[in-house]
Amino acid sequence: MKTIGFLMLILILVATVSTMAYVGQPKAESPATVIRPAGAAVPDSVLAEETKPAAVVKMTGWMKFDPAKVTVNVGDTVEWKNTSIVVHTVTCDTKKAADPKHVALPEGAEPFDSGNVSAGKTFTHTFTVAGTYKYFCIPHEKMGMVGEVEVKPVAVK
Ligand SMILES: [Cu+2]
Repeated sequence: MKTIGFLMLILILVATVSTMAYVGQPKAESPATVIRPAGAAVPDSVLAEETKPAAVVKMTGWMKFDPAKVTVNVGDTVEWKNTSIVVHTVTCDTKKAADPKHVALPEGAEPFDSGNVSAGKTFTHTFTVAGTYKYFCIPHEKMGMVGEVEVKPVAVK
């Protein structure tokens, strides 16, 4: 009887282990399928590389763009991050400026405007035309919240 009991125990153990191994298999696959939806906005590493900002500009509680001037290459993306508790904008459109001197756009470049960027939020813009961009923040233009992006042309190989 003792031997049978022992054999039963072994059988139960084997059954348990094999069940665990079986359950373990789909589990091992699921992290991969979980990772994909999590990175859905950036589906592959190539795109992740492309959308990685070349420069990050903070929009501060001092009503400043920090740094006020960044230099990037054509095709680069700049990210603006609102690190304050107030709403800011990244506006590069002469029509929306109180003082048109606060805006500069190279020839052929389209005006852009982030709209309201609330506290903690970010805005990104990819620069496809080389040149000097001057932009401002709509709520704080008169407080001198202006910034500049210098976009260098990439040498053709
Ligand atoms: Cu602002």
